[in-house]
Amino acid sequence: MSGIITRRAVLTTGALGAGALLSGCDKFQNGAATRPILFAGEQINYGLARALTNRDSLAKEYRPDQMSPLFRVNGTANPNTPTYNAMVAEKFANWRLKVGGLVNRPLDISHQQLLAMPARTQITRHDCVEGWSAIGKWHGPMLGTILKAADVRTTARYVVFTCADLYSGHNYYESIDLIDAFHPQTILAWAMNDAILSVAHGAPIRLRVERQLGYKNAKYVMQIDAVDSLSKIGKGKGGYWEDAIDYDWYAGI
Ligand SMILES: Nc1nc2c(c(=O)[nH]1)N[C@H]1C(S)=C(S)[C@@H](COP(=O)(O)O)O[C@H]1N2
Ligand SMILES: [Mo]
Repeated sequence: MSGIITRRAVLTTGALGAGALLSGCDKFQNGAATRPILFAGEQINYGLARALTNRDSLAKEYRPDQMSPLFRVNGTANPNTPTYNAMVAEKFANWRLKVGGLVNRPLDISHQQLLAMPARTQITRHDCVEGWSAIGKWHGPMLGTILKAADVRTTARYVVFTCADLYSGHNYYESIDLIDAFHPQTILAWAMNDAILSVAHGAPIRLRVERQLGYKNAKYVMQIDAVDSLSKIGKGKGGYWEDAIDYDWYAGI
């Protein structure tokens, strides 16, 4: 094959080939500055990741004694807008999570309601594309529970998260597909490391999508919309960093 690996070759190489390729992922936690890229090009990367890994499988969960003593804050540390500051002052008593788009039952969920929902606790590793990782404990309802309550229409393919923080006047946004949205470890975390989620880490709720890189884990989530296409979201690549500096939309690890 003279060094060129075709998609077909990879898919037919079997366990050995897949294992050799995926072993590159282990290097990430040793502090490599960039994650290993299997192939350039969004479509083939996404297709390959889906073909080579079982996206329904669970991300590794850790023991409490493995939690990082310090979990870095990255990106926005405080949205610091008048609206957000007012919500912090009220301890999010008047905050609402809006769920809309392609759903049959749009939702408007209060912080109290969210905290009363059945929740999951998971200790996982967060990998930032800038080359650091941290293990933390997250607690909150499964996103799938909320999407089921909203009754997502069959035409929907993605969910888009709109956040309270602004980058050059535009809200941070991210999106994932419905496979990741309904994954059991995909939660809307309202607590971290056994404490109510801090402003620095995304209060009142932040997405945990454990099979994907840090930037997909949207903090300060205000609104969730089910959509059939990402083309009209931002500049069309499905997320703030994807649009701004060409990060991969599918950031599976
Ligand atoms: N709303 C919002 N979400 C965000 C970001 C951000 O700037 N704004 N940064 C992302 C990046 S790059 C990372 S690594 C993580 C950092 O989360 P942390 O501050 O809890 O470590 O949040 C992600 N989600
Ligand atoms: Mo990041």
